[in-house]
Amino acid sequence: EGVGPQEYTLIKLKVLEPYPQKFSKLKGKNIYLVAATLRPETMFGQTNIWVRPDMKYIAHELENGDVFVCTRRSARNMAYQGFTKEDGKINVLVELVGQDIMGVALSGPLTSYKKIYTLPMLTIKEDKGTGVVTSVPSDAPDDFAALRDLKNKQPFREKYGIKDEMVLPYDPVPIIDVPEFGNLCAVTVCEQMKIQSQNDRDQLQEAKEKVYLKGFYEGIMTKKMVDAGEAVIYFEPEKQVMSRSAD
Ligand code: A2H
Repeated sequence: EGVGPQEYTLIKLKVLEPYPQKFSKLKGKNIYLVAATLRPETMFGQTNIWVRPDMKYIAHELENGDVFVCTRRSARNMAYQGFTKEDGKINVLVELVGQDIMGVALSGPLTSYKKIYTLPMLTIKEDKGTGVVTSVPSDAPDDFAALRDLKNKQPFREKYGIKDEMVLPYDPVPIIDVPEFGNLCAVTVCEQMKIQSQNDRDQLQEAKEKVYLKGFYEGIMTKKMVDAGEAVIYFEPEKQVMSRSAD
């Protein structure tokens, strides 16, 4: 782990109408789930967005009136990076858990699938990024393993209220060709290593190290999305100071 802040790109996923019940009082506002990624150049390959069913999220208002859905922790960081009306303050509009927004339809920048859905991932960490994770199963082993779990296990879909059409039509999209692994890196490595599910944590860590190509023409893609208003840059401090009590 390095010192100093980690830079992520926050991908803005627009919530499509009709809004879920939790967002009924946000009618007329632009609502975005925001996903922190290190690989913005892979967004063409998004097949879904991950949220953790039992984790707490908030919908908070930005300076321009738009609404971001993310963890309270990341919203506080945003408030110190000029995202909100008043520096250091967040305006919480709705409090929710991941299950409240499960199966919600979204549209994302550069995504080949015009409509994608929020699906459950049980391994999302509370202390990293925004708690919302974009899923690129072609290039991220975690995403491939979790999507395959949902595709293969009907009871798992049912448990979280996920309909077949939110999962079954969505296959990994070839985007980046890596000589050793072909154009579906994560799929190749998960199959070679015989990874069974998203719970094979040690093997998935090893798989990630094998396919992870940090900084791959990410600069150009990031700039394009930021210029188009489809993504924003967000920094996460190395150590969180959690002593602040007021929002
Ligand atoms: B990456 P680092 Cl294609 N919990 O985005 C678990 N994982 C999280 C998270 C959270 N709260 N927040 C972000 N992430 C994931 C794309 C991607 C990512 C690809 C390949 C590798 C990769 C699509 N998923 O990450 O600890 C996000 O997944 C490899 C590590 O800061 C984010 O980038 O290094 C990455 O982990 C950030 O992890």
